[in-house]
Amino acid sequence: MLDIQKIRADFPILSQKVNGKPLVYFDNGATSQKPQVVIDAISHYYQTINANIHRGVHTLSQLATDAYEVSRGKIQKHINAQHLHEVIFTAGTTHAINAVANGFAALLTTGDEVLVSALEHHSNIVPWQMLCERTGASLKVIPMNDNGELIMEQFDLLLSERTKIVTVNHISNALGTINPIEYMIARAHEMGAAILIDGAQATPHLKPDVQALDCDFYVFSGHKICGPTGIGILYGKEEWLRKLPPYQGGGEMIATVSFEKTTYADLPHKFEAGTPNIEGGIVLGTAIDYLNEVGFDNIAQYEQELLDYATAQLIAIEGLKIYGTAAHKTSVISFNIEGIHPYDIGTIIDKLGVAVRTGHHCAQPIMDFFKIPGTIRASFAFYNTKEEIDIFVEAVKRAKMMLS
Ligand code: 7TS
Repeated sequence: MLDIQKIRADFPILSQKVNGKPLVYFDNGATSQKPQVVIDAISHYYQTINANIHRGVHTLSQLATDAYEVSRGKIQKHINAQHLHEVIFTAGTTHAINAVANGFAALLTTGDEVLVSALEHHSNIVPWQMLCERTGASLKVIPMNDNGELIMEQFDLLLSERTKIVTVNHISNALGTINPIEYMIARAHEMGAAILIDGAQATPHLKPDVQALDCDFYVFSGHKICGPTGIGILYGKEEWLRKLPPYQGGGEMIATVSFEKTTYADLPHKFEAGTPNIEGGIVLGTAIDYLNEVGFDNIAQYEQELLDYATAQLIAIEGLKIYGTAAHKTSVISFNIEGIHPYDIGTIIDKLGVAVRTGHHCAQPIMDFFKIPGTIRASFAFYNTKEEIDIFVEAVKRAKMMLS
């Protein structure tokens, strides 16, 4: 059982008023709020050990390097990667996916296929389209059904020896669907294809075990798991990270440089060109410690309660339709009210202190599937409460009354 009031006290922003009303923050799918330990760790870094890493003989540089590498170790443990050097610091999920897609340009040719799902965020579509344009490979799409679930029979039919990589999110940002990635990983491997899992929306809710999953790549962003922006993780199996060429060239990622030839540094540095987000890397470890203290089992159970509570109240509103009714879903509710534009509802409830996202959620193909311009998306975190859901539901009802 979670002591929600104690948890809420860890997040200074949650006691703020917005537009004169207590803030109800239900835009956790876009980014999470930060606990005081994370905020403190950022200033502690700059107040005590700020220096560039992996290059100085001086004490501060060594302290900063040690803290950065300790954090890499925490992340390795958190996701259960076999090797420390399989954990690459990136700027976020988008950067991580681009690094892998770029690397596959060296491996693909005309006739090869890349399989993406119909449920992807744009950042797990566009880099693969760019890859296909560069290489002559084709992009195939695993379709979904009306509940927002991927159709596994279609996936099986699309998968062939031409498939070189499958890419799918663990959890959909727009609908909350939890995808059957265990099955998809096993099937991809049977066909000799690699598979990337976009864990941007899963890592706030669960602890992935990359060895148990046996995925080739798993990527996520720090800012969605109580960490800072501008930091994220690319996990890759060692054999794949060795096979792929580096994404960016520059300092830190080299072993030797001459004008005739450059040799690359070993993993993980091969994929970490330039001065990284040092503070972000260190503080991501702090954020992960914090979440593990709260406990992912507790988080999952409590968020399910919030989801059930909110769903029951919303479906009682006449004319309200929820998009994304998968049997397995997380604490995201995307919905519309008949005859009203999502943006108008979002604007009115913001005036009442409630923060949600409206629009296509960077997942336009999903909106096209449902033939809608967008939805209102409420996404809950473990620091939200049922009282906040009551305020939100009342706000939605009021907006509906004003607009119809
Ligand atoms: N993949 C998924 C599934 C996401 O939800 C997001 C961000 C990204 C990738 C990109 O992550 P970034 O940290 O590199 O930007 N999703 C959202 C969202 O749902 N609302 O705002 C950002």
